[in-house]
Amino acid sequence: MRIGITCYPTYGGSGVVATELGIELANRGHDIHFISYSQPIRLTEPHPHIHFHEVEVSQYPLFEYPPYDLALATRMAEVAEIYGLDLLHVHYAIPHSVSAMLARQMMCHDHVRTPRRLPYVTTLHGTDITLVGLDRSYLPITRFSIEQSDGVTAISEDLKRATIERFEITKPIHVIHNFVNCDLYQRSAATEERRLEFAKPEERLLVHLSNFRPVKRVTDVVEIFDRVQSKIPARLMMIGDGPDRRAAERLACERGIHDKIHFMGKQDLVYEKLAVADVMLLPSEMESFGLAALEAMACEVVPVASRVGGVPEVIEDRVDGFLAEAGDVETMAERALEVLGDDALLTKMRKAARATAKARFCTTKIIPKYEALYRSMLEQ
Ligand code: GMT
Repeated sequence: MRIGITCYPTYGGSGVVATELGIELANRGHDIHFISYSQPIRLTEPHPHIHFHEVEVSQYPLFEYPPYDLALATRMAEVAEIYGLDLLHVHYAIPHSVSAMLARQMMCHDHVRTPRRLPYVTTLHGTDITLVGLDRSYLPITRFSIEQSDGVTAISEDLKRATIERFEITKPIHVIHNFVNCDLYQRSAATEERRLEFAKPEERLLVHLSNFRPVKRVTDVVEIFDRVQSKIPARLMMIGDGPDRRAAERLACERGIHDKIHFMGKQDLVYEKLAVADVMLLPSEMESFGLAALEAMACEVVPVASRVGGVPEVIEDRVDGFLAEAGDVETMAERALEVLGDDALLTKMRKAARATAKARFCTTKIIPKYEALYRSMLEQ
């Protein structure tokens, strides 16, 4: 199939999922055309089946708000025509679903083009529904473009439920969970050597990975780590960047633990860094899925996360990770200490985390679900 994929190309989870999906589909022989304002960040290697089309947004003095959505719709239709795309798959409803809807309409009704069908799939990721989507400025048009989609998917049962409740969507929503490439995301012979760059052999290593937005509660990460390091020798890697990084750094300084926390900023090859850790902290206010936790689990890193949104669909409490109420830093620190202080439990939970990732969320299990959905749409 020839598939156009649109996503936010920066460090958000939806862009990561879209890019990894494109790569996996390309590896299966599909032709993938990414259409966005810049090259997706995880698209690091050239691939014969992957193409990138940049959307240029012209700036005019009149445009206080340059109309990216229109430029995107135009580029989608153009790419669809030139490369004979079979369908569009957009990740994050706002504004991508609206642009895809316009592109589909242009392909059908534009008197200059030979009319043809261009179905689109919208994949909902989380804040497009739970936060941004509920803003009255966006809600009606987002609801409309979701309803208009030829196929709708959500990355968890919880997000599906929230979308139906809050958006009153009547269109069937297929739950297709996020996935991880278990061949890439795993510990390797080089892991132990690399670990020494971040921690001494006697220290435990914790990790947090996010875009440091308020919803991630990054200061809670520092709070939890402070409690852990006061009991056992430990270090923390903070991977990513965003608006709350400074608050986390300031708190770390106030607590006098700044030298034990490595603020690494945005990183490529995330799997190499995740794989050296023992425990991942994900104390988010909301997480429709928690891709960072899944990626950690594939690398045998035990997640300690909030019991919110779709996270309980990924982590089974006390089996392959721990769940606690959002904001309950005491319990999260206790759970981290429990597993970090017991070698046998750590080994057991590491194996269980990897087993869950492999058995339920591996690319081999999930990608065929997208392919089947695409096929069903083309047969309509
Ligand atoms: O919160 C983020 O990291 C960004 C956001 C996005 O859409 O870019 O993430 C959402 O999508 C991820 C990938 O599907 C999920 O793993 C995250 O749980 C979800 N974030 C929230 O719901 C807050």
